[in-house]
Amino acid sequence: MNDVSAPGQHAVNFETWMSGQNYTRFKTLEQFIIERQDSIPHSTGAFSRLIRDLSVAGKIVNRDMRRAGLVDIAGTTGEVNVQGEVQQKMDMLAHNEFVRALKRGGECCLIGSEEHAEAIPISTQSGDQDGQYIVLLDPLDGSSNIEVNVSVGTIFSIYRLPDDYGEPDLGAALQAGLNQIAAGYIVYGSSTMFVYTTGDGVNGFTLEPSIGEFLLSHPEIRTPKTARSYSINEGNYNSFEPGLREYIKWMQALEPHDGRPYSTRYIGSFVSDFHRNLLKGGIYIYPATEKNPDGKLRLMYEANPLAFIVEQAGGRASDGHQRILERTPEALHQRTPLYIGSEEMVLRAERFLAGKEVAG
Ligand code: AHM
Ligand code: MG
Repeated sequence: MNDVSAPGQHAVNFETWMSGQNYTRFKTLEQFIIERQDSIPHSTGAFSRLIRDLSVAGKIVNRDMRRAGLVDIAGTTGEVNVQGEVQQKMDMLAHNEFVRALKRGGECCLIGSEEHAEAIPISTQSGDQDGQYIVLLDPLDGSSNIEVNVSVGTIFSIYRLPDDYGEPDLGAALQAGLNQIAAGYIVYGSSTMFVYTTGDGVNGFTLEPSIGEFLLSHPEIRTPKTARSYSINEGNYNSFEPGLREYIKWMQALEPHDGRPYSTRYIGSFVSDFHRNLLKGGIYIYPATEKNPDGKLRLMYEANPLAFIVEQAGGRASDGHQRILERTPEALHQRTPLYIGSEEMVLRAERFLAGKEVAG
């Protein structure tokens, strides 16, 4: 009783929480990673250090963001980024923090960021490059929401530098999502959470701000197979392809016997919409539109990492026709239409797009 968690996700009894505030019953992110690392023969700890570096940068960004509104870090820089989008001060701040943490950590050899046109090779002060990992990231997804106090997040995708590759460059990063060795996100919401996968399930850690640790709060996350809510910018309805318009009509039909009409839930901050749908079920769609004929979201550091996570949690992600993780990337900032979330809902959307199902 008085479980403060989402059903079946994590179970922290409210009285226990209030009385004990005994964090020793929680595993820290660091402990969790080290335990997993110990089970891999010949593991050097490099990957564990990389995750630690990302989590430290996440804590710094979290700290700064909690002060937005008090110090002059909200609002725009007056610049436009490589995507042609207005850059927020927090976009740049987050980008700089993650790049700094990854450089300092030494495990990463190449960074691709939404806020930087080119891939960024990392070398040590001696000019050597030792790191074996490539990190692609959206340092602050949904950043235009910061000024109005709405959840935003960081999304990251990790690849290994291919064997005998030579000097790391963009070519090394352009791997299919299936090659990701890890992916995750940090959502800066009513609490701050670090959620990641290494292809062995999905685990979520909540930041306990007074001790500065991410604690395992959502072990082995599974996403519902279906649900009754959808997330899409419906203002673009008239420029959706006919199959998608049909699917939306189907979800809106007055059919109470099977729970329709569904509810719309759209925050406008992908990582936050994704996080809610991961825990509660639902589908997030950013399709091709007239303004964005290839979709709006970026394949390499938005769609791929969250596709890896959703699949690991039992969900599905596609561009409407093809599995996201199987797509062959051609550019760092490439866009893709995206249908992601509860498996049955994504499958139904695909059937509508293929004309195999109609609203009736
Ligand atoms: P960003 O990475 O520059 O923040 O842009 C991506 C954002 C997503 O977080 C969000 O889901 C989407 O853009 C919202 O777009 P729209 O305003 O067209 O609905
Ligand atoms: Mg983004």
